[in-house]
Amino acid sequence: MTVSTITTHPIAGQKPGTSGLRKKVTVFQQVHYLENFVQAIFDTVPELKGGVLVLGGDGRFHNRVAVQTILKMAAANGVARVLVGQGSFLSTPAASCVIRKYQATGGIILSASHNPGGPDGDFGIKYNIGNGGPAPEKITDAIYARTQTLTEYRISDQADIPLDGKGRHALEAMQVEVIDPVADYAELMQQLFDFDAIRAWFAQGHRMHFDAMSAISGPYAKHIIEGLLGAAPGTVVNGEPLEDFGGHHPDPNPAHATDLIRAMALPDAPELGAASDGDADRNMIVGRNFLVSPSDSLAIMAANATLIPGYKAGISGVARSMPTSRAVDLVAKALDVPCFETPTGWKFFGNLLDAGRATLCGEESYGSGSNHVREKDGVWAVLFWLNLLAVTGKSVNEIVEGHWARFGRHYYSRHDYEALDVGVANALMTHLREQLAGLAGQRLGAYNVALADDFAYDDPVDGSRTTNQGVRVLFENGARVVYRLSGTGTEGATLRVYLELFEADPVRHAVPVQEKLAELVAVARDLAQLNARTGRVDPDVIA
Ligand code: VG1
Ligand code: CO
Repeated sequence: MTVSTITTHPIAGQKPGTSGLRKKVTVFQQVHYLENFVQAIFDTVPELKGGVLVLGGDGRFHNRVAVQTILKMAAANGVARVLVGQGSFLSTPAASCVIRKYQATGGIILSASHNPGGPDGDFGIKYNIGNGGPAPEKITDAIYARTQTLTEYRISDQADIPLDGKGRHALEAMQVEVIDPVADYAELMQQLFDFDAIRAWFAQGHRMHFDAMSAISGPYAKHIIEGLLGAAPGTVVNGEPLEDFGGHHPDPNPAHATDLIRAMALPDAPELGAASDGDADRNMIVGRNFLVSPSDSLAIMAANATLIPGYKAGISGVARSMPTSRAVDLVAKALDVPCFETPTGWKFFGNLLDAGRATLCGEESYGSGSNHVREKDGVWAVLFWLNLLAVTGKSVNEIVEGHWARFGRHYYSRHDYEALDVGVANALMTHLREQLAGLAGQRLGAYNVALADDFAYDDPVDGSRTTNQGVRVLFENGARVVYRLSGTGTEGATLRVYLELFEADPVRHAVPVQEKLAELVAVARDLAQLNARTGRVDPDVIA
């Protein structure tokens, strides 16, 4: 056992963002960097001493090295037992599932999610608590504060643990159990969905196309969709997790899942297309030549939840992040259940799920999930859609268009401006915030401002308040623009502009999204003085 002294604090000024600490691999490779953060976790969560820790990651470059370091530090910090995924693998939702099932004290998940990987790519780490979900801000803030003051860390000097096969090992006094990363998760999915119906649907000759983007959803999708559900071999493509995701962004959106979108536009395209991200918590749902907006997907899940065995008793409520479209709000109203509006990031759903106040949650950023775990869950969402297709006999397009006909359509898009100068991006947000007080009642282009504010959230369960969560401008005709800066990027600043327009009349539901939103986009750019301040006109990513 070694005690190493830290003389500098390499994490200084690098506060973790929306989901943990995400930095370039080269930053994580700095001496003491990972160790500083991990020791801060052990110091902040004393229950880990003598407790059970779940450990794994999305398989990106540096995952294996980091897992060995964390195992040795866990042993030196008195953790009793660690459950680690074979090959160091655990998708984010599977880690959440394992924490809950084995009532672990907490978990450490290694991922930078949808960010690119490889030696020049990104890496990340976050701590999840005993409910299986991301630690709430009071814990993440305390961990960060601890990284700035601790002066030493403890680490075992024993040899690496072999992680390529299942089995039990001892490291100092700690027990290390290498588990199948898929089995517990697959079992949970069988409790929620009608596997017989989906199996029958595939057996009738229906097909799907799942692009795992060379990330961690591959082993899960192959085992469940091709294995247990009998989809044809080859249904899952890019199913082998690669350390650099084949050089791509493992980000399921129209900008990065272009292969999937192309495949789904072919004349003989299968009924359902889907993709998931680096750590398998995101999902993209595609019909034949038809993209399903994530906000619509959440609303459709809520409206049809009782068709799914796991939710047949009905849902207690729904929750969405503030920038997510308000499509699900209308469903909640029709079902007479509450709808909660939270800041961006899954950690804000945890309390609502624990308290039984929400059953389904979602974000516009291709994330949806339920009370089955405490993370968003990509493969779960795909199984939800498969189950819907199998029991309704409808196509994706029919389900979505039917939903719009009943509830109206929320036209929605997110425009991202990436790698902006941090000072410029902050000044743009400050300028927006300074205008807020005078905006209500003003006319901007064809739109009258009804309300403008900087979103703050009061957690109805623990009473905590979170401020500065994004500038939102609501218009009288139900349109909305939201501006916020990303908390997950690793290069400069990313400005996200979220645009939403409600159209009740089904006759007008066929207008293409960007065409419908063009005028609102112009208003949003003018209000932010986007071009003058950033020199940009067109966004880098349109989702
Ligand atoms: C983004 C998304 C947010 C999501 C977060 C983590 O955050 O907007 O909705 O929860 O990524 O997703 P930001 O701060 O960059 O906008 V994942 O799949 O990267 O864990
Ligand atoms: Co992710």
